[in-house]
Amino acid sequence: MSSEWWRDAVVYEIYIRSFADSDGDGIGDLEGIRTHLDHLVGLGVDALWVTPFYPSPMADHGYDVADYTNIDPRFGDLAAFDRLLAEAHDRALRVIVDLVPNHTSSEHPWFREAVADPSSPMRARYIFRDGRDGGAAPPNNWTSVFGGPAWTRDEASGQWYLHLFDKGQPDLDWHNAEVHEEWRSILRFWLDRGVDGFRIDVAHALYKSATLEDEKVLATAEQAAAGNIGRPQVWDQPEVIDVFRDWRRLTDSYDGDRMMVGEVFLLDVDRVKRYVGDDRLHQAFNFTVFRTRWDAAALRATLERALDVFDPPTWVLSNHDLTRHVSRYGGGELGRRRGLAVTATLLALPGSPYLYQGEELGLEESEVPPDRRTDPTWFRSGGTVVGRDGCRTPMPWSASGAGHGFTTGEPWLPFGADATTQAVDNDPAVLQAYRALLALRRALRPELGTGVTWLESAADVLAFRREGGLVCVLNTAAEAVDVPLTGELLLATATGAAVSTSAVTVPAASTVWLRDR
Ligand code: TEU
Repeated sequence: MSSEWWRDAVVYEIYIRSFADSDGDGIGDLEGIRTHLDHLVGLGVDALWVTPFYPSPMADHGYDVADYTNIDPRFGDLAAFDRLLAEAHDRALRVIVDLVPNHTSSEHPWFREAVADPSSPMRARYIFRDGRDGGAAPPNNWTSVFGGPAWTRDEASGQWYLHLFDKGQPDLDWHNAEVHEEWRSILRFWLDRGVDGFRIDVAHALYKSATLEDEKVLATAEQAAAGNIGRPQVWDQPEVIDVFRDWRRLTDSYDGDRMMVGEVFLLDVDRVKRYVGDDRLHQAFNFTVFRTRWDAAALRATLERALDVFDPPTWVLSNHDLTRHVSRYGGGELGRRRGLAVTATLLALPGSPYLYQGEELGLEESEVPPDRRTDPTWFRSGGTVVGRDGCRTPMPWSASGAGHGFTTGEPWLPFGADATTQAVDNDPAVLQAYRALLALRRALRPELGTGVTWLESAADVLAFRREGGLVCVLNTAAEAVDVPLTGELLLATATGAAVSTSAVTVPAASTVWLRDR
């Protein structure tokens, strides 16, 4: 029987390049994760999601896969993966691996053969088309999410191939049955290996409109990077849901405990909801909180909407693509204080929070100098979009040492300015708070149920009650506020909280948890 563990699991995203380096090459690896599993146990998460570790030329740091059933030597090998999986399971941690079915690397054998021999069946696994203007211009006006055209000309044949991201990431043609068959084999390979689930990259984009007609509204580079446009001619096509119906039948044929979460990077949650259900994806990322400013009324509207649409929602504040939320909320101690208050609010709700490595340390977005930037977004946008390196700088395990416990070599990206003050072995206040929050959430979990009752409150206050008697109050004001609620004070994200017989004092920019029975 499936435990449906994923419904309220706390999942920790590991961006493998930047988590922990075991061999001194300056790049994180599988062995580095294995030797730091106790950090995750101490934090109190239920599962880890590891970003792509497959053989790759690293045009997009692993999201350009050249072999879907092996391990890039930079990250280790299949034996290292098996050791990591076994030791995670020994610690009751589940492991979700990242699948990238929208596109391969241009170094994948399928693409290499497709280019070498246009008559090869491999050609039809991709989207090659004749150009316009006698072949001199791309087949349509589509742009890459990273900037620039979404087409690159294959000089050998004169045709153009589609890539919604980097030119080193040619899109697969999911209208081709061979692609479906290959991917069923890839899922079975990892399911047989014992993984507990899959995070599916760009899940909404697998099918493009068959006519490849021009887009009516063109995204700016900034809009594309923020994912805040619909692009109805490009992605979110009706056929794509059938892929996940097929994959759900496959995952359910295992021990019933395997799950899939889709990165459905669409603005409209009603469109996202279509991907989730008993016969399709178990979950989809809910990016609406990321898009909501620090404001109680706006946050309440976002949370209520998410709870209405998803059963249950996932909660995403940060990830390896998004500016770190401490910086989004104002940076420094203010950003950390606000970020912790929102995190405590999300952890009090039903659903599955996805934490991004380093957020438990209160890390800010790092300033990466232009000459150290590596993100294709930076290069393809001609420097108009800074890119995502700033949320990918290495984890600081130690306050001391040039490598901060991440590496004994030269790190692939420089550390952020807060690597010393926020290092794990400095036991920063945010880390202590995350541990307390997650421990309390785990202790209360059996009695919380799934219902949420919203409590009327003042303008800068958001308050709700869970079935089991947990009351959560967020105060976004710049001063403390007395809220006419009372109960046992279980936790506060800032000092100064107090409870009387008739009210609770919630400090500025903080959240309190009460038990009201
Ligand atoms: O991201 C998909 C995606 O749309 C994001 O690129 C988003 O638009 C942007 O990065 C927000 O700033 C996934 C992966 O998470 C990302 O790391 C990859 O670069 C991308 O797919 C291509 O595989």
